[in-house]
Amino acid sequence: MSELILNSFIQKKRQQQSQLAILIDPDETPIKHLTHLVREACIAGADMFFVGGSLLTEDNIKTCIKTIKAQTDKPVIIFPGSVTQVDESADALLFLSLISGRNPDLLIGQHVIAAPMLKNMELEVIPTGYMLVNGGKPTTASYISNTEPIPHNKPSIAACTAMAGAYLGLQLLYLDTGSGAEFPVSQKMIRAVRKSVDLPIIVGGGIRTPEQAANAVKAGANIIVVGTAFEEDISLVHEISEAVHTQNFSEIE
Ligand code: 1GP
Repeated sequence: MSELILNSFIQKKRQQQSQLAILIDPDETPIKHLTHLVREACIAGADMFFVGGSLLTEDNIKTCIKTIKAQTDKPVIIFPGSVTQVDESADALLFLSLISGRNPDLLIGQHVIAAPMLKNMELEVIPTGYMLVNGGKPTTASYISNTEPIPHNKPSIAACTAMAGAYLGLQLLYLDTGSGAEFPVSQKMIRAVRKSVDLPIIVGGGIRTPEQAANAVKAGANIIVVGTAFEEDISLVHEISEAVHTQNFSEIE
């Protein structure tokens, strides 16, 4: 199985180059708007596209992936809410284990069902520790996953969870307050996770401004994910992309 995309994340982390991922929720982005959104994101220098959602009601993930791929060669990575979102037309899939929760179906259950499908596909499968963090209000992710997010002000819980994920062999960590969260993961929490593991860290949920994106990078995030803010106003992508690509990790708080 290819590890091209994971290796590129590791490489960028080594070079201290942070990246911007655009999250496309196929339910929230009508296909007729998608082409414009993807074009604008590419002009702004976005690095990759995540596709998926905690709950999808329209059966259009394949069309969505194909529409993105018709516009760009940047990686399209499935960020699946369930096994029904596995699709071979993408480049990679985040094989998410919801390690912040205690729901066995999302720790290993869905994975067993997906494994034989993935075995027959070309898709790069990236073992990812997914950590939901309280972002001020319940989100679709917290409700549908039937798990309790890590309290916002408990960085040490996040750090210990991240360490456990690394010892289990996970290759990537995703800290997320969920789509449309009131506020993003705190710098304190990102720093605590950064200090405890040497894996690439993805941070998303509730990021709406260049300052919030830059703060996450400064604290140690390697990939910043933005969805809702761009669904509402794609012109924001230019300044957020600039913030992500010009800010550096800083050891000093
Ligand atoms: C959600 O991390 C993503 O899983 C992005 O969140 O939609 O709030 O940007 P937003």
